[in-house]
Amino acid sequence: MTNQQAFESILFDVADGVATITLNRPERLNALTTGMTKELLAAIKTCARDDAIRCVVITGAGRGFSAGQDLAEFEQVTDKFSVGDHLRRGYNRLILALRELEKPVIAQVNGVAAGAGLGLALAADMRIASDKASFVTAFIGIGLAPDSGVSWHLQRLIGPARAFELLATGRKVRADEALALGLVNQVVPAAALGETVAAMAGRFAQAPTRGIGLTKRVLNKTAAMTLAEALEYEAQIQDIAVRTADHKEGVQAFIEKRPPQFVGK
Ligand code: T3D
Repeated sequence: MTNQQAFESILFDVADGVATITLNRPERLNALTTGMTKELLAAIKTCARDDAIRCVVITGAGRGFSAGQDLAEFEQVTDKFSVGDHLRRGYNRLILALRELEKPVIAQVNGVAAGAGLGLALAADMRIASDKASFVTAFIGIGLAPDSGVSWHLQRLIGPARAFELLATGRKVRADEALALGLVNQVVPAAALGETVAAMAGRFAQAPTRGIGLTKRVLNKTAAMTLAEALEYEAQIQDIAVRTADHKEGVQAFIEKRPPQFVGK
């Protein structure tokens, strides 16, 4: 089944259990405006509410993934609000909504991801990149410190020393280096990006969605716990997972030596 929801600066399509969100300002490398951030948040909320959606893909139209905050809008914004308030109202909510969405999120990184656009890619659960993709922290280029969760995600993914280097120099990281650093899960030729992501998303759309959501919850929470706390938290979450229909189906299918039919509940 396919359906679309109307937005101005993003495209939102749902087909076969996969929601695809496309940042759609290609002439500005999908730089993020306040309106676009609001639309992204609305789309993520739809993904959270709709049980038929079992995987989310985020990508960019044209040659960029996202160049981060639209710098043409930035001055108008900062005339009206403090930057801190702009972040609290926009990017902070968006990044948290993505992390708290208990469904798998794949960033299909088709081109450059910079600043808050990098933040968006890092807030996804997986990043599959085209060999034409690149990653730029960008903040230091305009004299800023990191925001949009980039400081938090980057140092966990690649370690504090490398995170510092990328944040303090703002140098461009190309796809092959991003793979070596652990910034992305996979790099594929640009022409194969869509089909590679579609195959992974299709697999997730048939998977035990509750189990994946609980896995995400465990990873989010245990990141700041001691081992003893994490063991206790895992035990609590497993008490929830064991009651899902997909757990029962998984065990039954194993015993009956047949492929499981997971329904996402
Ligand atoms: O609360 C708050 O709002 C604060 C939050 C801040 C979060 C942030 O994201 S801060 C970081 C903002 N982003 C940047 O500083 C990145 C600026 N862009 C670049 O450094 C480069 O464009 C890229 C490295 C991303 C890509 O370079 P390249 O050579 O592939 O493309 P280009 O030629 O620079 O850009 C193509 C067009 O997109 C160009 O327009 P034109 O000349 O063809 O009419 C360029 O101006 C436009 N563009 C690129 N980035 C932005 C942008 N327009 C508006 N805002 C942008 N961020």
